[in-house]
Parts: sequence; structure tokens; C-alpha cells
Amino acid sequence: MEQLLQQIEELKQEIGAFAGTEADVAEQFRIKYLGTKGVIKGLMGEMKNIPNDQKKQFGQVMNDLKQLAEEKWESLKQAGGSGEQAGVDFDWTLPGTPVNAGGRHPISIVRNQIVSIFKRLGFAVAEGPEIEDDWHNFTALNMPENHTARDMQDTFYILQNPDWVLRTHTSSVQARVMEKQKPPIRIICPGRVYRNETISARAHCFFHQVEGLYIDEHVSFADLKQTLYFFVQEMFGKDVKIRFRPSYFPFTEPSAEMDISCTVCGGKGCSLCKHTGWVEILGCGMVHPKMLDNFGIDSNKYTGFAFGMGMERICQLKYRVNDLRLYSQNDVRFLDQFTGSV
Ligand code: 2U9
Repeated sequence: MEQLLQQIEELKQEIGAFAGTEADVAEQFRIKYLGTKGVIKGLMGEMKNIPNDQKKQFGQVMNDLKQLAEEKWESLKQAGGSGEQAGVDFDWTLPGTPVNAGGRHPISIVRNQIVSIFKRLGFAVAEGPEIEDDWHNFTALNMPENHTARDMQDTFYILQNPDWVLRTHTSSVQARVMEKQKPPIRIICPGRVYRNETISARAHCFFHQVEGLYIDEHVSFADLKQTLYFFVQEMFGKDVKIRFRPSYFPFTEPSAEMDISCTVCGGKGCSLCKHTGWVEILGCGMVHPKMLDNFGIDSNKYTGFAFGMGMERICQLKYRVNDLRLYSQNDVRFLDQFTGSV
């Protein structure tokens, strides 16, 4: 085995240094190393002589060798194709190979729009780590140890350290900002979040959120409504209406969910809005005074509002994407449809 490994190491050096200027250098290389009677096939035949407990290691080394040889073969073919190294005349009048124009991913498009709208209202962008500790993801956010949101079924825990999780919301970023910064605080936090869900058209193990937080003296629910109304009008158009329904979140009190009039039927009723004329787009509320106290912000002096939305949901309403899996499959037939958008 030792001897074989030594031989493979030397072969790797030889392959790395392999060069030639003849037009058929790539083919010569293929026959010598990758052909049916080539060096690598020959070495593979040694597998039967390797002791069972070393077969796996040998197999891995051979795979690496084969991959190296294939990469070298590709590069020799390309060099040969350019004609320069191979000494072949190149026809400069041939039309070039068209390069497909890249485009932004729909989630990036929507994130940039959201960021630009809130920047105009004076919000700064804040970012934080995707691997979070328990304090910033749960405890500081009014989700004590036995809170249902911590369920193993919903949260990815890092095995090496049970204090670490893949963040389940970007609220942990707000928590980190509140820790360091005194009011006024006016931030939005866009980013990827993780939930332990079975992947389907309607659920995914990661998605993207934007959350917002505004803390200052005299911040009211009216400020929250006006801010979100401005956002909706900029994002979906001036005719779109909003409505609020009471809800519950551990970090806000009172809490609400906000609907917009259906972007497909304009409120008349269709399958997207399940014939109600309204579709839910986000959750929001006044920051719970307990949360302000958690971070040493005087809840008698300061108030705040917060909101959170899923970017995939906004995308779905803007571009009628009806399957969450499309966002992460990177199928060019999907992505091509957004080329040209900014
Ligand atoms: C701090 C204080 C307040 C963040 C909020 C929501 C309401 C909300 C969900 C909507 C759909 C997330 O994408 S979603 O699953 N979010 O409804 N989020 S208020 O409030 C905070 C966060 C942090 C320190």
C-alpha cells in the first residue's frame, strides 16, 4: 500500500507538469492516463490486492487522482482549442461564443427594493450572524426556556454546542443592536433564517426575512401604520389598501398582522386571496416594554415599533411565484425571467 501511495503521489506530479505543444496533446494525455488501457485504469486493478480495511482510503486517493487527470485533460483540450498553444491557425473572423447576461435573483431584487424604501424613511441596515446563541435568538426576545418556538422540530440546533442554533428569525440582529446602541434606533435587518421544516411548495428549511425596529421617545402605533402604509404604496402601488388584525408575538404588545388588498384581483376576490380580497403580508406591533428593559432602555421614556416579513411572500405577491422551492433550485428557466429587473 505504502509503495502504491508513493507511486500515485509521483503520478500526480507528473500529471501536473504534463505539457505539450502538439495539436493532439490532449488526446495523447487521455490515452496515456484516462484510457481503458491507461495508467489510472491499471492502478485501479490493484484494488483487489489491498487489505479490506484500507480499501476505502485507496479508493479516495484514486478518486482524487482521477479527478486531477480529468481536470488536466479539460485544460489541455481548451488550450488546444485556442489554437495558440497547439500551433493551429485561429480563424479570428468566427463569431464569438455568446455570453448569457446574468441577472439578479428575485429575492435580491425584492430585498434591494425594500432596503431602498426604508432608507428613504431614515432606516439603516443592520446585519448579524446566522449561527446565533440562545440568548439573542430566544431568551432576550421574551421566549423563555420552555417556549414552544424553541421546539427541536422547528429549530436547527448545532450538535457540538446546544447553546448555538441557526437563527430562526432576524430578531436576533435587533437584539444585538439594542445591546450596543442607545435610542434613537431605526434599523431594518434583512437576512436568511432557518426552520426545521420538511421542504414542499409552501415550506422550506430556510427563507429570508426583513425585520424593522424603531425606538425613540413618543413612537406610536400611528407611526407604525404610516410607515408600513408608505412601504406598501411604494412596493405594490398607490391603489393598494392595508388593514390590521390583532395578533400575538412574544416581542410585541399590542401585536397585529397586516393584510394588503389582493394584488391579483384588486380586492374583488380570486383564488390567491381565497375570495376574501385581502392577503397577509407581515406581522408587527409595539415593542414589548419588557424587551426594552431587557436591554437597559427606559420603557417609561422610550417606546418603539417592530415588524417582520418574509421576502419570499413579497416576491410571491409581486411576481406570482407559487412554489418556495424555485427560489433555491437555481433553475435558469426560472432565473432568466428576472433578467433585466433591478
Ligand atoms: C426586537 C423587538 C421586536 C419583530 C417582529 C414580527 C412581528 C413578525 C414574522 C412575519 C412572518 C416573521 O417571516 S415571518 O415568519 N414576524 O410577525 N416580527 S414583530 O419584532 C421584534 C424583534 C426584535 C428586539
